Amino acid sequence: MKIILYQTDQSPPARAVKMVIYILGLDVEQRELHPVLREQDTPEMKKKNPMRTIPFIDEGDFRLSDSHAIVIYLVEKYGKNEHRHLYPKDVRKRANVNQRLFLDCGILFRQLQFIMGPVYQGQMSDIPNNIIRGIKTAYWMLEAYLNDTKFLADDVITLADICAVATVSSLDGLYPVDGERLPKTRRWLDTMQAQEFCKVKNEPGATQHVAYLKLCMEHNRHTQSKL
Ligand SMILES: N[C@@H](CCC(=O)N[C@@H](CS)C(=O)NCC(=O)O)C(=O)O
Repeated sequence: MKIILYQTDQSPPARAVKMVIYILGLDVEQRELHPVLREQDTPEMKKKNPMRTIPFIDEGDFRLSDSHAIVIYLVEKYGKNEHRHLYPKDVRKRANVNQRLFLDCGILFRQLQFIMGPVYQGQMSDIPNNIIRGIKTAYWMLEAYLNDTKFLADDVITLADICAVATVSSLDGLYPVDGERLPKTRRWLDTMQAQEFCKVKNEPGATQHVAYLKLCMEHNRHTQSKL
């Protein structure tokens, strides 16, 4: 069965999967699903995808959620030799890629989650200082890793860069990566955003995501000032 990807363009983890699908040249059916409208909570979807998040892939006899697990699976199953650098076989290199993927999942994307939930629920009109501190700390981690390698886990682009750029391009629109203080991270982000797969599959969704979050914050500001 053809792979079905449940996604929406604004979602950073969905964009990561879309970039990998583009790089691998896979023929995938894409179905739009809006988590803000809780479209993942129908009985049929809950049964298929207990994690109830997007991205989610369905191949009929095989289903998978979590962008990090999905991109690893797609490269392992469908990648050709020319894609092996995305998820290297060398055990230590692979361990570094895995660790940066967990960092994206557990630290980078977490900062966005601290913003998205309250903003969409009408409870946040400005990003509070404690969240700014968390974003700065996460950016410093990237800067430190980029001391050792040109990209986040290796001297070539890996899955870690693809997942992280999807998250950081949204964060950067809300709290920009300062090129004076974080020159390596700024250079990494600009280099990643100049890649064709990023221009085509990440940039439009990231721009929409940031614009929508800012619009919601503006709306929340007006609503709160009337209370
Ligand atoms: N670790 C997951 C995070 C996925 C995630 O939280 N996606 C959001 C959209 S950006 C979502 O589906 N949220 C709905 C929910 O948490 O209920 C991944 O990498 O796929």
